[in-house]
Amino acid sequence: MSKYKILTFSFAVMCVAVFAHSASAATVTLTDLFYPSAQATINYDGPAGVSALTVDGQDQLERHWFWVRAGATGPATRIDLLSDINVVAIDGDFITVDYRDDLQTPSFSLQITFTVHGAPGRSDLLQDIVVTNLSGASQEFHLFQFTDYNLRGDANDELVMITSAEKQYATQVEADNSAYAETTVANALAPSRVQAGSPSIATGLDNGTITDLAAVGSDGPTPIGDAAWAWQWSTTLGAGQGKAFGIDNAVVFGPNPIIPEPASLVLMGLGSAMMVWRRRKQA
Ligand SMILES: [Ca+2]
Ligand SMILES: [Ca+2]
Ligand SMILES: [Ca+2]
Ligand SMILES: [Ca+2]
Repeated sequence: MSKYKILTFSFAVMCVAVFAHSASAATVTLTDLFYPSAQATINYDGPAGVSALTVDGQDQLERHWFWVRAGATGPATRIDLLSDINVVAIDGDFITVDYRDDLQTPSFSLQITFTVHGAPGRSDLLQDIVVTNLSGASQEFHLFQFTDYNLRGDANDELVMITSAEKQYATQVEADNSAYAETTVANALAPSRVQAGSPSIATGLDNGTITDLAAVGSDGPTPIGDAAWAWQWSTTLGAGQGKAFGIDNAVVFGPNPIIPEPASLVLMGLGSAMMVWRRRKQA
C-alpha cells in the first residue's frame, strides 16, 4: 500500500469514527438507580425517539415520540427535526432536553425531562413537559404524542382504548391480559383530541396527512392487532407564557384491572370484556 493510500484510508476511518460518535451521542439509555432492569432508550434528536422501555429486562416499546405545531393550521413537525436541540441536564435515570424551532429567534421552547422508574413487573417513563411561548405575541401551540407498544415481545395481539371523559388515560392491553400499558396525563392539561389505531398514525403525522387528530369517536377499543395511539394537546399561550404538565407511561406485567376476566383470557373473552367496558363507559 502506498503512503498516499494509507493516508486516505486513515482519513476515511477517522471520518467514520467521528460520524459514529456524533450519531451515538444522541441516544441515551436511562436506568433506574435501584431497579436496573428498568431502562428507557431515547434517541432524543433522531426519528426513533423513545425506542425501548424494559420491564424486568424485556423491551415493551416500539416507539414513543412527539410532534409540534405553532399556529392554528398546517402540518406538525417531529421534534427531532427542530433546528435547536440541547441537553440541559442528564444523569443515570433522567435527561432534560430543550427543543426550539429556530436557532436565532425561536418562537417557542419545549422542554422535556424523561425519567425512568422501575419495580418488579412494572416500569414507568415519566415526562415533565414545559412549553413556553418565546415570541412577543400570543400564539396557538399544539403538541402531539404518538405511542406504539409491542407488549410481551409480540405486536399483533393487542388493543388500545382511551378512557375517561377528559381522555387523559390511554390503555393498551395484551390480548391474553398478561400485560398492559397505561399512559396518564397529569396537571390538568387534558388532550383535546385523541386517536386510537395502528402505527400508521405516525406516518400520517410525518407526511402531513394528519394535521389534527380525530376529535371524537376514535378512542377505541381498537380491533386486536398492532395497536398504537396518539394524543393532541392544544393551547394558546400569551407572550412569554409557559405551561407545564406531566405524562406517565407505565407498563405493568399482570392483568389489567379494567378487564374482569382471569389471566387465561382468550380473544372471545376479551371481546365480551370490551362490551362490559363500553357499557360502563356509557353509563
Ligand atoms: Ca423497542
Ligand atoms: Ca403483544
Ligand atoms: Ca403475546
Ligand atoms: Ca404496537
